[in-house]
Amino acid sequence: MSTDDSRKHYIDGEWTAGTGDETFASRNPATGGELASFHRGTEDDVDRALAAAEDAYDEWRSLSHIDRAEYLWEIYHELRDRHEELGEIVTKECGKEISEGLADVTESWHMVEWAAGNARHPHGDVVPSEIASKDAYMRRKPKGVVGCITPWNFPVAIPFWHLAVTLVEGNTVVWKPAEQTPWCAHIVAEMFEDAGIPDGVFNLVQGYGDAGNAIVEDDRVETVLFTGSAEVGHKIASKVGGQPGKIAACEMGGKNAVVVSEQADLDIAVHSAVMSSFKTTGQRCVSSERLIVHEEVYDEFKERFVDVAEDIAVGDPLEEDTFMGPLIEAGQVEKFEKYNDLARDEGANVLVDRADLDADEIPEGHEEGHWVGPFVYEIDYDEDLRCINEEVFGPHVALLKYSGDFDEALEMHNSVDYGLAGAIISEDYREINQFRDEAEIGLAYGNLPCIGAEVHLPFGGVKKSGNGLPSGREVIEAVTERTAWTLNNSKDIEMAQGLSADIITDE
Ligand code: UN1
Repeated sequence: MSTDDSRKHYIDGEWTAGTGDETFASRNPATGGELASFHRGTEDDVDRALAAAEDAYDEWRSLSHIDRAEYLWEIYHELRDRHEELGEIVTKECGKEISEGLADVTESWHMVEWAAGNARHPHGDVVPSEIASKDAYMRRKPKGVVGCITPWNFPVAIPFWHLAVTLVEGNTVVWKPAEQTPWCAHIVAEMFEDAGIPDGVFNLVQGYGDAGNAIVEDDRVETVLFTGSAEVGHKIASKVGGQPGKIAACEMGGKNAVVVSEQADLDIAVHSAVMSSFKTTGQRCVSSERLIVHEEVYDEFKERFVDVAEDIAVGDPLEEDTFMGPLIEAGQVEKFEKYNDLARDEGANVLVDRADLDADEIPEGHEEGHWVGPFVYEIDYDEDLRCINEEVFGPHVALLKYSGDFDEALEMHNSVDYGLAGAIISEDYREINQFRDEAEIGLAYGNLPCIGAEVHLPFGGVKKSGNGLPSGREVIEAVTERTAWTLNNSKDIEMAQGLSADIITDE
């Protein structure tokens, strides 16, 4: 594809090739084939986009929440109308099987619905004052220009987690999507254009980390919303930490676990573990790479889980009978292999090794895809093993046995630096409630897989996984400032805390 055919950035209400002369390709991870070409954004392009966002801010913030939400309602309808088309593009560009591609789009309109609907809901608090003649409130204001940096594994849904609330609240946006999924981002920008969003309110700069970094480092950006790898997220958080007044809301990965207790229903346990570990080929930040199983049920669980892992349908993600599509890119396959080797070196007993699939398991015409199958192993628990502490982002799964009471399972569960998602499988309500209260995670599930959160719940982690802000409804905290507003209804000034309001002079 020549440069002229390459798709453009959307800056200040116009499609533009930008100032750089480089282009990059979006590739189908199932075939390795090129899908489309895009202009690669430069620091100058980001600069222009930020200037446009800054210029557009005053007018945008002066609209009512409800008027701003009207643009989002247009997008809500377009997302629904283009569900099949966009779901297929998600699958082609990031390799998730088609039901997941479609669910990504559904999750997007759910987020838009929540954000636009929330425009008509109360946005602050009426707060009692110690002084009867005072009215006190908590009110919210937009922050200004918000920078959004989003990942490839939810190439439509996660952008809308960031964008929908941010825009309805009155901020303007510069967005740098993942370089692996620019086509999805292009369509999202088309939707903003179709909705007639005022120029400069929404800006898309396609490209790589240098463009993202230009957003992070710029003084005009009040909040950076980031969802992606811990490596990048921690860098962003520390850079932004050095810029007073600015905040970074970062949502990163996990080393999530499903705990299968002695009291588990094993049908639920196996079903939940398979979903948690293999959906999206293990490439959700909430995917589970650890299964912590009580010794009483260990052998039966292991046999049943391994049976499914041996047969799980890896294949063309556009086919409905596929469970696992490819990994996103060659580098991810290498990382997966490296961690499989590491597990072996650390003493793993490998139970399923489909990392290197047989030629007949790879769909015809897809030989250049980034294919892998499940890698499942058991290993004697030692909290320092790297393979059970570091996130792989693939179908790399450790079975860990515990033998004592439920406290031991929880200790193993909480021993990692991450704290995003997890599940307890048990029929004992005491264990379930103890997990709910003591598991160090932001998304906890009982008798369910640890994936599949709904947008109107808070989504986010603790510890190394982030501060739980850039996702779902909690975004509102990151993109608004709170004002404590107190009004005196009396002619006298009376202070709280018994503070004297008398003015004392020497006269
Ligand atoms: C991610 O894991 O990267 O909870 C996002 C879920 C989805 C979002 C996952 N709603 O599984």
